[in-house]
Amino acid sequence: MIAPDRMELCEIRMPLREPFRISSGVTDTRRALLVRLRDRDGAEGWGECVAGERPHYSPETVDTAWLAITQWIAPLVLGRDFPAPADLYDLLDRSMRGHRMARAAVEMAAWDLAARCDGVSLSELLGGTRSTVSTGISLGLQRAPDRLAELAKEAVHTGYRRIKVKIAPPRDRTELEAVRGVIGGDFPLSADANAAYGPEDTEHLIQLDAFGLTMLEQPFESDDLLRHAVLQRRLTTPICLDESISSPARAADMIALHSGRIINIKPGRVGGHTAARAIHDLAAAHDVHVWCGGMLETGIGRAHNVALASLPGFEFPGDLSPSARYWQRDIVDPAWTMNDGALTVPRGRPGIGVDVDLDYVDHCTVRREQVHSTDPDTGREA
Ligand code: OSB
Ligand code: MG
Repeated sequence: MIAPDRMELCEIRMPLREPFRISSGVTDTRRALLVRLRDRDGAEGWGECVAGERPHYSPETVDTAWLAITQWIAPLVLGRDFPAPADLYDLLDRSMRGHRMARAAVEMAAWDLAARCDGVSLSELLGGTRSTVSTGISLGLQRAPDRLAELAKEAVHTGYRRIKVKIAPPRDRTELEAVRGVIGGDFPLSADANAAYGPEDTEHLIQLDAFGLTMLEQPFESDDLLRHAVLQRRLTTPICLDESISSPARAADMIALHSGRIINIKPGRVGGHTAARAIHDLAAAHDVHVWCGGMLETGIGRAHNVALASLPGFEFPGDLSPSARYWQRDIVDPAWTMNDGALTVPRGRPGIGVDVDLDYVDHCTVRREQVHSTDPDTGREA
């Protein structure tokens, strides 16, 4: 049972070591919204919202999530008892539409809280079985194909088990050629378009089959399940959907329509671990592959992704780079490190398995708000 009683929201700013550019925009300083959920006994759980600074990847942003959490989500969940985090997910799902990134930040904090109260690791509570999760790197758009090739080569030497490159027309083929030139024809390589193409690019996309990609991620707009299905019929390369899969229902639609063969699961995008696990189970039942994506998370969001990726269905390496790839200094202790192309799942520690460096979080914080449960009769703090 969990009984969340109050929460603290803080927005931190973390400069990325290198700006990260995708077809829909660039991030140089990550604004991250952290949720610290607490119960009456002082137990706590942490979550991180994956919404971006601007509505490029999805309609949600840090600011819409802040509003959604303080105005609607917190009043719903604080001061109530939940037998399990899935019940908190169900309440939110029944009570509001959209705002899944905002909901996920709170729902995932609830999973951490539940795991800590039970004295088990989040991985165990979720049903994870792996003690390590393999890692792939996601390389942003670069100023020149040579630079991209250089980074790809470096990534192979660092031990990454898969390379994903961001692509956009018109340089996609030159870039993939340059990367294949340095990593060879067999090294696992995928490409992520972040919806940079449209159905009119179909003939062009079919030519990308020549690069032997493990998958082509999100070529079309997120709403375009039907057009993805039409494209998949003509493409040998499996389509992987990311932005399109906003919920278990959209995953079911993708499977029914054959809009792709692989799903990039990000718990922070779909409403949290409950929905992420439902998608994982649904995919397994339909021979669809899944893997765990990333959203340039700090060490807290990464801990959640690592725990989820320890579930048996996560076969492909995840976008789960070590802390040092993104940050000069991460907000968790220990920071995430990569050994032999994998991160270790902290299964011996309760909850997310890393400590939050409160002093450093304070140092990075630009906005903070406390929300308490209120008495439904008086509207006053309970
Ligand atoms: O499409 O997977 C994506 C980062 C921000 C927004 C969208 C995406 C990404 C990544 C980064 O690919 C993956 C990572 O966190 O390393
Ligand atoms: Mg993606």
